[in-house]
Amino acid sequence: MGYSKQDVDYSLYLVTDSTMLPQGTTLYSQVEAALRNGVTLVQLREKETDTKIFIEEALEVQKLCKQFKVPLIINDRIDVALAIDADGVHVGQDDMPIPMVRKLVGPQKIVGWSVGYPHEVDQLAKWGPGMVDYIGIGMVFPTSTKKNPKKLPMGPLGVSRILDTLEERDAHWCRTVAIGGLHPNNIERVLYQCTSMDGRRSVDGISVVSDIMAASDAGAAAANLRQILDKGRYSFLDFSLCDRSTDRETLLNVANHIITQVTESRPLVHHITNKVHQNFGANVTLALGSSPIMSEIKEEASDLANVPHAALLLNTGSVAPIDVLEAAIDAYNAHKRPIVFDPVGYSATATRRTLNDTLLSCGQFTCIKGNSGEILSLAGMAGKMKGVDAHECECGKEVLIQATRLVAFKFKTIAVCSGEFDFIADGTMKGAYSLSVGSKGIQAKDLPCVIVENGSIPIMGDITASGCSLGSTIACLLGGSGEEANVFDIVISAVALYKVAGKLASTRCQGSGTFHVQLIDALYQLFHANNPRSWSCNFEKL
Ligand code: TPS
Repeated sequence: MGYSKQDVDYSLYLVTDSTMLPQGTTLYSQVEAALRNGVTLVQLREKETDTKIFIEEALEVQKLCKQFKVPLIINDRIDVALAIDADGVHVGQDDMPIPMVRKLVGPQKIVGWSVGYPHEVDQLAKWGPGMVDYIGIGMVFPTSTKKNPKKLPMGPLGVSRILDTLEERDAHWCRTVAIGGLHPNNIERVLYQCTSMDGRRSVDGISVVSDIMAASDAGAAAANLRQILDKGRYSFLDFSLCDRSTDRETLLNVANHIITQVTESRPLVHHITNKVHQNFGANVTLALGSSPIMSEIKEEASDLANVPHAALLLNTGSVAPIDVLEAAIDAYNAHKRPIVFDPVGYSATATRRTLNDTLLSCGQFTCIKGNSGEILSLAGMAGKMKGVDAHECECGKEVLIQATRLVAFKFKTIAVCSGEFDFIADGTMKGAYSLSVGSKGIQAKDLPCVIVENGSIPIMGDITASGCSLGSTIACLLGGSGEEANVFDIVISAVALYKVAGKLASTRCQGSGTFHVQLIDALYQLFHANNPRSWSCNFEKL
């Protein structure tokens, strides 16, 4: 073989399919172009080719791979792999059982397995080392390459779950690649979001079929993927993330600076939100020197995201069609503009949960904001919620801090859990990602977390959409920020501003009706006075 199994580089794994070759290209020419541009592993997967031709092609591709010192894996056809003495085989769950495969190919060959569920990892862990060398985790996203797929796309969270299981089962020998619907527009996000909870593991590589095989310039396609893999930082915002502030004094100075920037830039805050919140959210946005637009027109999402200082608030309280929501997420991610996600009543019903999970799997959110019930369920720490309103949780602060950090870690976002105390955790890791080593040991419990407190404001719960408008406030401040900003500081500033306004309004109002009006007045006054040093709230840093 000329190399040791341990040294195999899984980073960019090409799986072939001759049925999608563009005119003027051949299987050989596409593989060659890909190998010249950074592919590190090749799998021949020719479902519709007769055995004789398959063997001829395999021998040709094998010569090519040897020239580039890249191992060649054969899909499914153990007989072909043995006949040409390939470097390994890849089988799916419905193909020949792994112990038989291993018995046939012997201990030296690479054996790969397609895996979609944690129980399959349990199985490979039971077999122990020497059976499965690597797994293809998928499908991550929908793909038309695999005909009649038996599994649903698992999203980045599903990949992380598989990585978790490998760690829990101590299957350290088993390497991993993610596969299914991977393209340059989503690979950075997959590499960034998919890590095990113990911070020790991320995928060892990515595997693609159509992105290279169906490309008119396979070399350019491979080079582009290679560049993403080597980049190591997912810049999902068009402003750079500077270091975070450390003390109250600096934080309030930062808040002052952010409000000045919002005043100057007058951000466009695109709301896709529930009907109850629309009017109030628009008024809160205007009070904060920003322009609201309540658009659910799919076709204009990209134009809106392209407006300087645009930000998106996505609130799933009453829901726009899924294609509208997905188009908006795509557009704001593509233009590197912030998205605040408010998964209202996240797990109140199975339908809501599925919808929110679908949205969570299709984008990178700058901030995820929820009440205690929503954050607990997103963290996987709560049973069914009773309704969509914030209900005071029986659990203590420690549990909510843990849940907020878990959400921040899982989605690599700024997580906000609002309530009497607001908890804000930063899981962004400044966009850093790397193959294999996860978050380099950083776990949810290590994430920076701040508690903002200003005494209880019970009347907040007596008006509609008060929680949703915290989302509007965060979106205004994120949208308005300039060249250099720290998203954690921006979100803390927004939460503090909203809390101080709530307290002020509660002392001025006569009941819930006037509280509504007073809250908008208080936001307007605090914003225009721009004197955060006078804000009464406390910050506790953990
Ligand atoms: C390493 N598989 C899962 S999704 C998919 C395939 C072929 C299609 C992806 O196409 N893992 C490895 N090899 C395999 N053959 C599989 C899994 C099975 P596209 O990239 O065009 O979306």
